[in-house]
Amino acid sequence: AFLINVLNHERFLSGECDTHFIDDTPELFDIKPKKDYETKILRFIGEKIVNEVRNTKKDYNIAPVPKITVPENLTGLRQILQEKGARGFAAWVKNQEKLLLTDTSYRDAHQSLLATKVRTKDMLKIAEATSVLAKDLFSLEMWGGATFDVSYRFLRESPWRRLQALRKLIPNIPFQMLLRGSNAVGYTNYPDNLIRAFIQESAEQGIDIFRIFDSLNWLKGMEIAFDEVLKTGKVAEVCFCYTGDILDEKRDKFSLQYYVNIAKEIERMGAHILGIKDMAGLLKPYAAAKLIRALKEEISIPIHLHTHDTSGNGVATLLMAAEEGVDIVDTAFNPLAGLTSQPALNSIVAALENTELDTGINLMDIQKICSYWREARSVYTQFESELKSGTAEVYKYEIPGGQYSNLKPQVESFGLGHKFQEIKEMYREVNDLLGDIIKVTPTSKVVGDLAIFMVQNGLNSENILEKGRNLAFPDSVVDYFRGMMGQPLGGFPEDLQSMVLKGEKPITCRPGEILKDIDLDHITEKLNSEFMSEANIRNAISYALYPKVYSDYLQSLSEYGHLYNLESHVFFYGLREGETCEIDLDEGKVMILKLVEVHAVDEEGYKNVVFEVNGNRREMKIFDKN
Ligand code: 3PY
Ligand code: ZN
Repeated sequence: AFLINVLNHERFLSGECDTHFIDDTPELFDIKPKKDYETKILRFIGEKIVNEVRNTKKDYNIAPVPKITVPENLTGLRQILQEKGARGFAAWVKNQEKLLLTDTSYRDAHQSLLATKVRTKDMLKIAEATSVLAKDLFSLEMWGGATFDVSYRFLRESPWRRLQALRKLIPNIPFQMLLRGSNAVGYTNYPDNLIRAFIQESAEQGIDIFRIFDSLNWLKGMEIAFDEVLKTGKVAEVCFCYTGDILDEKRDKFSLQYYVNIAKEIERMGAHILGIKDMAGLLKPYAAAKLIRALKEEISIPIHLHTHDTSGNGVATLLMAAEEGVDIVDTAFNPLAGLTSQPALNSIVAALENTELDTGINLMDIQKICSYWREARSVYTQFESELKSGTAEVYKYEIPGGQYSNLKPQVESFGLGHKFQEIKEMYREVNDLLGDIIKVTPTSKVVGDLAIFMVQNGLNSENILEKGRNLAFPDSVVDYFRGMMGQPLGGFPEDLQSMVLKGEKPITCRPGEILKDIDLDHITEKLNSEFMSEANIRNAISYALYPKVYSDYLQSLSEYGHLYNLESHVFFYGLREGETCEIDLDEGKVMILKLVEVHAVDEEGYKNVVFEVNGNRREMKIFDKN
C-alpha cells in the first residue's frame, strides 16, 4: 500500500520527487483508506476560525517577490569552500580586504524579533532572489538555535525540510547553523552519539558552517561537536561567548586577557574560524576595537563577530571591529535588523561603500530583498516584542537578544507580568549570586527561570539559603548545579549548590562521559510501529532530541496533514467569510479554497463551517470549545 501511495502521489507522477520527499510527506504512510489531505486542511482551518481566531483576522500586507533570472553560472562563496576545503576557505577569507557579511534573517533575526516564528514558506519565496541578489554574502545563518524545536512545536513543520528546500534554491551561499555544543539544538546535554549523528546529518543535508559554542565557555563541552564537524569536512567556527565589559577594569573575571587566552586555545584546538558570540549585545564599540586589536595580534585564523543591536550601538561596534581587521560580521537585512536582532546589513554595506572595506554588495540589489521582508513581516505582528527603541539597560541586565524578547511573555505566563521590572533586576541579582556567569542558552534560561522562581517565592540573595531549603527548584536550575551544563569559570557557589541539590553529588566530568548512548535503531522501530512505516535517520534524531515535541508534531500531522503549503496569513488566522485562498499542492496543482460562512453554534456545541473547494461545497463540523 505504501508503494501504491508513492506511485499515485502527484509529486511522484510529476517526476519531481527525490529521496527527501518522504521526510515531510506523511500521507504516504496512510495505509488505511486515505482520509484525504483536503479534509485535514479544512479541519485545521475550521479549528482556527472557530476556536482560535474567532473572526478577528488581522490585516497583513502582500510581500512582493522580486522578479529575477537565475544566471546559469551562479556561484558564491560556497563554491570556493567546495573547491578549497575548510582550511583553504578560511585562508581565502583571511586574505580578503573587504568586510564579509553574514545575513541572519532566516535564524537569529526572527528568533530575536519575532519569537522564532517565521515559516519556511515565507523564507522560500525570497530564497532564489537571495541567491542571486546577495550572492556575495559570506553565509546565511538559517538553522539551529531555537529554530529547530520552534518549527515543530509552533509552526508544525519540519526543520529538516526547511534546510533541504532552502538548499535547493540557494546552492551558492554557504549555510551556517548555530550549534549549542553538547546541547545541540536543545536545552540539555545529549549523549555523544546523538550529537555526532545530528552533526553528520545536518552536514549531509546542507550545512556548510557550524558555529559551535558552549554556554559556559567550557571548551571541554564543545569537544565532541568540534571533533565531529571536522570529520564532515565542513567549517568549524568555534566561539567564545562575550559577557561583561572589558573596558571596566573593576570587572576582572571576564577580562581582555581571559578572552585572548580562550581564543588562543580555540586556535590551538584546530578551529577554522574564531567566532565571537556577543549574544546580548554587550560588546561596546570601543571594547570591540580593543578586543579585535588584541586578538589580531595573537591569533591567525579569521574572526567572525556576532552581536545584537539591543542598545543601538551595534553598527558602531561592527564598524570599529572592521576597522581593526575583523574578517566577518553578522548582520540582518534591514527590515529584520536592529533592537534585539543583528545590526542592519544594508546600512553597513552603505557605510563601507568607497572605502577599503567595501563589501562589494550592490545596495540596489539587496534593497529588493528588503522590500520583500518589510511586507512579509506584517503577518507576524502578533509575535513582535514590545521593545520599540534601543535600550542601554541591556548593559546592566545582560539578557541575550533572543531571551530579551521572550522573557516578557514567559513572565506573563506565570501571571507575573506586573513584576517584569522586578524580574529583570532579579536576573542581574541571580547572575551575581551564581558568581557572574556566561549567560546564553541554556545557562541564560537557568538565570531567567531562577529569577522568576525567586520573585514568585519571595526569595532574594540574602534569604535564599534559609528560605529555599524546603523548595524544589526549577529543573533547569537543578541541572545546572548538578554539573549537567558543564563547569563554570570559578566553580559553583558551594552553599547554594548543596542547598539546591539537597544531598545529591554533582558531577565534574563532561556530562557526555556518563550519558548512555541513544539507541537510534530502537527509536526508528518505535516510530515505525507507532507513527509511520519507513522512519529515516532524521525522524529518529528529531525524536531523540525532542521526544514529546516531535511526537506531538507527528500527531498533528496525522490530524491536519502537512501545513507548509498554507500561506502564513491562513496558517495563523484562517479565513474571513467570503475570503478565498490558493493552496499550492506539491508541485503544480493548486487548491482554491473559499470560506463561505460559519453557522451559529448548534445544540450539541458544534459550528458548521461551509467552504468551497475548487468550486465544490464542503462542510466541516467543528466543536466550539468556547
Ligand atoms: C541560541 O542558542 O538559540 C542563541 O541564539 C543563543 O544566543
Ligand atoms: Zn545571537
